[in-house]
Amino acid sequence: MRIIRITLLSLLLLMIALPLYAGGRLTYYCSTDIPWCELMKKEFEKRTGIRVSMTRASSGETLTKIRAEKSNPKGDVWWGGTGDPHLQAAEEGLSQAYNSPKLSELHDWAKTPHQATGGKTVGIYLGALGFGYNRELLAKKGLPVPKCWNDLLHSAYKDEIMMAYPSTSGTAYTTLASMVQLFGEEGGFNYMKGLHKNISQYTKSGSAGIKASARGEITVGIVFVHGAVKQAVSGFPIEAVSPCEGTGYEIGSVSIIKGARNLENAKKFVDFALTADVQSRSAEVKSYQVPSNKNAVSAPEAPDVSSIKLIDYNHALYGSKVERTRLLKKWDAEVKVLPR
Ligand code: S7P
Repeated sequence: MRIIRITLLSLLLLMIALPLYAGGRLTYYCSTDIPWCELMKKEFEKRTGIRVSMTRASSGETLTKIRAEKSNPKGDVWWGGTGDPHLQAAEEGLSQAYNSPKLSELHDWAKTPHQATGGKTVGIYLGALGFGYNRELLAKKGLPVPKCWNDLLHSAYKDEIMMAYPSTSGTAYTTLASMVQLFGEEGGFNYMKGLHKNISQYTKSGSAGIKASARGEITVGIVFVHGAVKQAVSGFPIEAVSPCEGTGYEIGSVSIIKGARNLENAKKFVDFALTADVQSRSAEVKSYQVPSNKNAVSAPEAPDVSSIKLIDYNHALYGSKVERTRLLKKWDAEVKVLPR
């Protein structure tokens, strides 16, 4: 009797679950904030009936994972994270081309990575790099208000700044590449060495610094400006800064992984991710990047990127395998090893 009851119950559960996941599966690697990663997972499952399994990791980490899995790919699609590692993945043959019918709805800046890689990656959002600080801690410690990148080199900020490792974090690599573009190779590395003296801790993930600052554990976090705005909107005493010298920016991207086991579902995910109403929902999780679909709506709290002095960031060069690898090695050899 008990066995019959268990069997009937299992059958019932199966009948409920089957229509829910009738669309098959998708393995999704996500490199943006967890709440947005999860919102995308849930909404995609709801709209398509495809069962999604998700792994969240930073941009550089995800590139390393996809490379390690090259001979036996486990992921289908990589969504979010800075565009440079997506460009490198394309160059290394780790991603595959797809021309979404949504391409015509995108801003030109989002189509540039698609054109540059023969369709292997495409922009989903844009974000300007900057930093944020905890105004209560700053006042309590009597520190000067930082407005520029160079302000962060002041000895008053010793142990007051957090950033991530450029090799694991897309945010931190964008910082390194931006300093080289702003101040030249020698000037950029001198800047990173000066900054190193004031870093209290390097983290794995780019947003960890500003989260720690929001909690009052550190004064300054180097982060995308929208990441600092997110903490301010969440009620923390954080001020977002767009540095006076100008700054670099990311084109957050999506790529289909070469050898994807669920290729058709990966294509559906890309179409979904490029859809205006899906991109507009980022505000629900306080993710304030500029959406790539021209018809998507930006939240009023989002930083006005047109008022930020953006450099002409060379994504083709700084997202290339040779240059990215060279800069990361050089940072490890010349900056990371220095005493603090
Ligand atoms: O979601 C915010 C955001 O700043 O995070 C991404 C970032 O690359 C992921 O973190 P890592 O720095 O740890 O790689 C950005 O693409 C995105 O705008």
